[in-house]
Amino acid sequence: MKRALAFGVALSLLMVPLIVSAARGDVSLTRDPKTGYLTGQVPSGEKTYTVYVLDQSRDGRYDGFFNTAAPRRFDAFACDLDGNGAVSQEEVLPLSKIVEVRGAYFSVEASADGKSLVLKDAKPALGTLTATSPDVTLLVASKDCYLRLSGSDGKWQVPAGTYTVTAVTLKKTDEKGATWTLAAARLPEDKFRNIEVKAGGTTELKAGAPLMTRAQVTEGPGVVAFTPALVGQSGEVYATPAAARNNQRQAAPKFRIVNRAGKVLASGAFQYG
Ligand SMILES: [Ca+2]
Ligand SMILES: [Ca+2]
Repeated sequence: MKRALAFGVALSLLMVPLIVSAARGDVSLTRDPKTGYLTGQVPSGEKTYTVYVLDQSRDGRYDGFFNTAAPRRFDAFACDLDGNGAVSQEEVLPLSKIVEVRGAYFSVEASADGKSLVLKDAKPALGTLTATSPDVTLLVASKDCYLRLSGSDGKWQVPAGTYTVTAVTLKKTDEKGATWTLAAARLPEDKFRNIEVKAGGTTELKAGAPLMTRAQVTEGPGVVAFTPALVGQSGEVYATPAAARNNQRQAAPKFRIVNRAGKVLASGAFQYG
């Protein structure tokens, strides 16, 4: 840090314009007075990306790192990955001690008063996490890192650590180009917690297709209710009313009750509750 500062001073003394290049180094985030976000330009590969840290916990500090013990009190980290000048839902994550920007990692160091942050180039030991379903998007958290994993044919390099999967979404594009998404409503803890990724090792996570259909039955006085559900490879439950086509929720699924001979005893449509 001291060296970088001295270098900057030397440059200005020589009247040489300061060149902002994609060289790796510390990035101090500055507060945008209009929005209250901390923001800065972060180099990764050949590009730089605008990042933001938002005081989501509203305590006047920007060091609310995600912590599974107190998951509601964290701040947020956003990166304008597509460079369109706006932040979409897919570009925001809970703030973690190590953040990732297009494969480059930075450790987030907070000042004592929590009002400023410096991102420092970090080179964590990496391991491979693979998903059996290549169309899956995962949100995963370790004690240091919160990541959104998608694409790459379901194979990702992540910092070694012990992860909890906090969200699973399946995405498919149909022949008309429409994108279908299906979010898991329930993740069995034994399959989605304590997932260890060792440095240089590979860990496989089972999730997604093939999906089995299951009707959850609840009985009340004079009423039997069926809730349709799809169950993935690790027993994760996708409630079918959560299916969305191009972000639009779809018509409730229809059902048929058949006897063992395949004769239809009753049919109808599920309704959104
Ligand atoms: Ca905060
Ligand atoms: Ca964007």
